[in-house]
Amino acid sequence: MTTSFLGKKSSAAGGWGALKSCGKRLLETGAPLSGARAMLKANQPDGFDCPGCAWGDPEHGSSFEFCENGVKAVAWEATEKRATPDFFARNRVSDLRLLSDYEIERHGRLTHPLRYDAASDRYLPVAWDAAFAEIGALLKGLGNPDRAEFYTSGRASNEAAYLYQLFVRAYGTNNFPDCSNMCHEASGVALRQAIGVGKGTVRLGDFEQADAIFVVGQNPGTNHPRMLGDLRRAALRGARIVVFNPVRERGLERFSDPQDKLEMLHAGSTPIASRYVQPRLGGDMAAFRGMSKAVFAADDAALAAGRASVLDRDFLATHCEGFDAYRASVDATGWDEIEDQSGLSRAEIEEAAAIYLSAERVIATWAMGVTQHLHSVATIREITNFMMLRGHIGRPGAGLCPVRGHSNVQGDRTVGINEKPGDAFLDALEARFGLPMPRQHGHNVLAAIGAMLDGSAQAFIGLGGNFARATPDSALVETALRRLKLTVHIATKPNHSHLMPGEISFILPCLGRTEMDLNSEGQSQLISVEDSMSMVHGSAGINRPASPHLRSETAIIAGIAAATVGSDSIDWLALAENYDLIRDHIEATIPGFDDFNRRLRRPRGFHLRNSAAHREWETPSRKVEFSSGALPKATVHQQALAANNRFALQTFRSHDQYNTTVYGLDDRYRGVYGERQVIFMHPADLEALGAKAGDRADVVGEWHDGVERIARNFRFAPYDIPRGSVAGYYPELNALAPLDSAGEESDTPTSKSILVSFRLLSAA
Ligand SMILES: Nc1nc2c(c(=O)[nH]1)N[C@H]1C(S)=C(S)[C@@H](COP(=O)(O)OP(=O)(O)OC[C@H]3O[C@@H](n4cnc5c(=O)[nH]c(N)nc54)[C@H](O)[C@@H]3O)O[C@H]1N2
Ligand SMILES: Nc1nc2c(c(=O)[nH]1)N[C@H]1C(S)=C(S)[C@@H](COP(=O)(O)OP(=O)(O)OC[C@H]3O[C@@H](n4cnc5c(=O)[nH]c(N)nc54)[C@H](O)[C@@H]3O)O[C@H]1N2
Ligand SMILES: [Mo]
Repeated sequence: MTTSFLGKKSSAAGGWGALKSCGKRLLETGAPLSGARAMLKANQPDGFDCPGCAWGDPEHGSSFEFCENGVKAVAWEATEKRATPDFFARNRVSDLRLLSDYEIERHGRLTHPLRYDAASDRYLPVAWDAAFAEIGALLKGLGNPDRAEFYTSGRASNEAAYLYQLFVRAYGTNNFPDCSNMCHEASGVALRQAIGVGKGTVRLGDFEQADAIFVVGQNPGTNHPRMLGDLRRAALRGARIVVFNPVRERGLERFSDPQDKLEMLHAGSTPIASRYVQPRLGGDMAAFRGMSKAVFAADDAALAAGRASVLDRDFLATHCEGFDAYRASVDATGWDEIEDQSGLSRAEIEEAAAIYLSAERVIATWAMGVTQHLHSVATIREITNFMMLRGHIGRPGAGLCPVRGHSNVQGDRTVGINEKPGDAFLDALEARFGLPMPRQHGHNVLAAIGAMLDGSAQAFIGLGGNFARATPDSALVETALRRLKLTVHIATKPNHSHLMPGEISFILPCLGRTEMDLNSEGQSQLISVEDSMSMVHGSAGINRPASPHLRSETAIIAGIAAATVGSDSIDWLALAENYDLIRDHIEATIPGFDDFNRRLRRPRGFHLRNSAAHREWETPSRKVEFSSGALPKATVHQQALAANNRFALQTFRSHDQYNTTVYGLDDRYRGVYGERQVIFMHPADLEALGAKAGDRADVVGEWHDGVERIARNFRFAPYDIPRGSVAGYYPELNALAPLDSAGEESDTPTSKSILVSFRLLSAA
């Protein structure tokens, strides 16, 4: 049967399906018991921070929250499988390169530091000190520190990330390409412009008080499962949840809470969305503008009838700048334009606006469905404009909530992973360490790739992550990496980036979050992380390290730093022996970390103050800045609809993956089993193409540079998705994303709107 990969969709997210899937994953790791024991310590005051997503933990109590994808993340790290030197001796790198992402990581945890041997095309074991010495010598030999790129993935702890940025700046560059550049960069940029801080303003407790929650462009059932618990409790209280998502996502429709014994017993579930609105890809700015238009109409009507204004006029007058210009742009935007770009009817938009108008306290949350478009910054500004109309910021139950991805991506930014550091931070570092800091701005992800391609960068160091697979234009990035003089990957498991060695190449294996981190005297070390609600808390692993040869990320960075910049000014190895000392430096150089070491040891950690949440605006006008202007001319989705056999492709995550880590081949909330080469398409589009469910096609990227971009042999799955758009999984489809298609002002690859066409393959 050609369609055997298509099966039943789960009737609700969570529930028994989630428990079953967890058991299966734990068994597959070969360590069901230590995995299960580890799970019980995830997100507990005396345990480790879950290496999954960045959703907040409850600020009080010690409730254990079951989370299927948290279990997968923990089991993935706590596996008994090992990628030993033996494994690397048996396999040439060029052979390993033929494996899928799924197959490579399944070989398990790295156990020894490895150095690439070009003659045999294999990775061979190397001593730690020899690795550090060679890396140090090569970095020093580059002549110019700006020739090296220092990537960070968002799992690194605050301590590791702080030491990393300190080392890189002591070495002399601000080249910090960061996973965040591909993720929530647009949120940081837009919120800094609008409210003066690049972070969300709500805390978890606000979800208990909101009357309406707008969930825009995210799929929490898969990517932030613990958020569903908070949404479910809100729904049960009667709060209205309005979802904006072009795709019908199971977890946003119904959720069965594994914490709820009765619901589990009766196989019941709770509806999550009270309104499920399906805009076109990239159509959210138009949708929010439409809602503002409806709010202004309601306000005009109220005033004409002699009733009170529906706007928060005090807030607008006292706290906001640019409101009149915004109102003028909304008035100038016609309903036709709004309906065409959003793909929504005026009536649908007005209904959503009515929910907003009936609520006293509103929260807006968003993720990659908003941030990975060309106009993401403008869209987040528009969401903010809309929320400000009734003053939904800086009061209980209301606010802005970009839901972060990696468990510590927000913390890494806070402690200085930033290619455009502010002067105040650099001044503080100079004062503390007595070293000059580089002032010239450095490279983000796309600039780093550009520098690697044109030869100006010659070294790549990766603190975690899978740079080659997470970035667009996969073929080009592979070429870029393999041209380098030096590549170094600090990692827990082997992945494709490691298989694209430069001239000299190292894989340095590190401890994961779940493992005990002991210093040379056997004392256990605590690390810290920050979640999406700006809560900073401690994390200490409980499992025995996967191999006695592993070192912590912090110790590895210290080793490289000592060999590169020497220990005259900073005693790197002493810092790696005692993370309290690193935290003292953080406290001295970054606002908000007073009394860091003591407060971190409080059971639930502490909250980093957010000025906007207190209605203090660190913007040039010292007010909230409204944005104004016209809607984008034409989104990729609109372009696709206007052409023949053209579609706007979004690349998203299956239920069985963590970014480029593929746990399994199922996506049960979407009814797909044992297959990842899938294209979700509206049934009418499928018919118009002359194809049917299960048929195969090559997906062809349509970009104006004449480069051929093809992802081969995908199968169609009919789906409830707007016409003219399709969806499929990242990273398999990254080959189609052009490097130079990036968000305005955010420089984020436009992974959620790629213009493609299809070449049907004749049935086998
Ligand atoms: N289990 C698991 N957890 C994860 C991750 C993981 O891979 N697996 N990844 C982590 C990371 S790094 C991140 S950033 C987050 C990602 O979390 P999400 O942002 O939820 O990730 P995606 O799978 O990319 O889902 C994007 C959603 O946006 C919708 N969307 C796409 N385009 C548009 C649009 O134009 N408008 C609207 N309104 N919606 C749109 C899609 O249909 C999809 O539902 O999750 C984190 N948590
Ligand atoms: N087309 C498309 N591309 C995208 C996206 C998309 O939606 N569509 N999403 C983007 C987003 S939101 C993000 S955040 C990026 C993610 O980009 P990355 O953060 O670079 O990728 P990951 O897949 O999370 O990295 C996985 C690897 O991290 C290593 N690792 C895991 N745990 C640890 C640890 O504790 N320490 C260390 N040192 N290493 C560890 C393992 O070796 C594993 O193979 O991808 C982006 N790329
Ligand atoms: Mo992310």
